[in-house]
Amino acid sequence: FLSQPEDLGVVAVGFSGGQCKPGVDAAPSALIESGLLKQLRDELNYKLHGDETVHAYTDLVPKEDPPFRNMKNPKAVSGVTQRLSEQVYTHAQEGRMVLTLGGDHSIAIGTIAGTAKAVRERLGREMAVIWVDAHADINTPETSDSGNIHGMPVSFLTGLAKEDKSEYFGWLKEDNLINLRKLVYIGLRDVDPGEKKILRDNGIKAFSMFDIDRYVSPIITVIPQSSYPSPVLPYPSPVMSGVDACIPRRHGIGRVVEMALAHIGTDTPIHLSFDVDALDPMWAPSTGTPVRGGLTLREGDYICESVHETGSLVAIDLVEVNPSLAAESDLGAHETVRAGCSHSETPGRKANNDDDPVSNNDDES
Ligand code: HAR
Ligand code: MN
Ligand code: MN
Ligand code: MN
Repeated sequence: FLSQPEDLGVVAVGFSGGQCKPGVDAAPSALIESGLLKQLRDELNYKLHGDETVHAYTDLVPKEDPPFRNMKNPKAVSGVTQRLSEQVYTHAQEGRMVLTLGGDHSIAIGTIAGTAKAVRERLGREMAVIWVDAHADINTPETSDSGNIHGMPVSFLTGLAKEDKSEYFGWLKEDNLINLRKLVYIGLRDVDPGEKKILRDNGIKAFSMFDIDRYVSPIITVIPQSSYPSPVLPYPSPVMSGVDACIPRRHGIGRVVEMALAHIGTDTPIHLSFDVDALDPMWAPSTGTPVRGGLTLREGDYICESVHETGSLVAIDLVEVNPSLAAESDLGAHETVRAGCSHSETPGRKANNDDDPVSNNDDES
């Protein structure tokens, strides 16, 4: 799908208006300072396009922005996501994969609107979306209890929520939207009653943490806290005493990703929207709405790796990292930013660094 698979458009969005906690706007700088773009450039050999300056879009945030249809900061979120959709569209039109660093999850209104349109124009295809999140973010303005737009992006992107006024998302047109049948969730565990009804009524494919569970161990071994390498783990965690001793439960992450991709269908361009709160707070505590019982860091990486490996990935969002919400100490923020930068080599994208001991085993010097 990508004319230049080695080319990556990067958009850094320092925006937090889709929810009420300040700090999520500082995530792009924290991720960049932590070496995310350097890794992409030097280790994974992407050619990066776009600036490393973080966009704050302050010119689009009005002084007066009263709630509209129960939405908080509606003009700011609408204006910022409209501009962002144009930036992302421009990269995607050039055949580049697009990486957007948020910001809260409301920004996906902009990123997905941009890629959906570019994919239609360049390929004449409908794009699929894999939404990795503890939350479904599919409230309409009317079903939302909080009024926070980061809990609503999917409803606007699928046309379940509509608005004519251009300053309140009326700029979203048919070609910016995605098909409900091409949407898949992974990692859900905190879904509002109104959202459950929307998911059920529309037959939307969703894999919750219950589906990802793989083993239940009959023997629980507790490792003493002092033996943990990571100082941020707050409590001793039960670990399995060997796969042989375990009873299979549900599907496991491997099967879930396989089923998600099968639902989308092969040869379909994919936009991966990754909310860091999909990960368990053990790995990513610094986020606005942490929910226990989430993905391990490795399961999160696995999703990204296997989606990339399809060759159909056109864009990724990484959202909801909030470095200022440190649990206990700044170690929590550090861990969360590290999780955002996490990667390992996949068959799809090998580092072609000659000195790399992972990819070059015959260099024994
Ligand atoms: N469902 C709640 C709401 O609509 C909370 C969801 C928002 N939290 C997120 N998004 N981080 O994934 O307000
Ligand atoms: Mn590496
Ligand atoms: Mn989200
Ligand atoms: Mn979430």
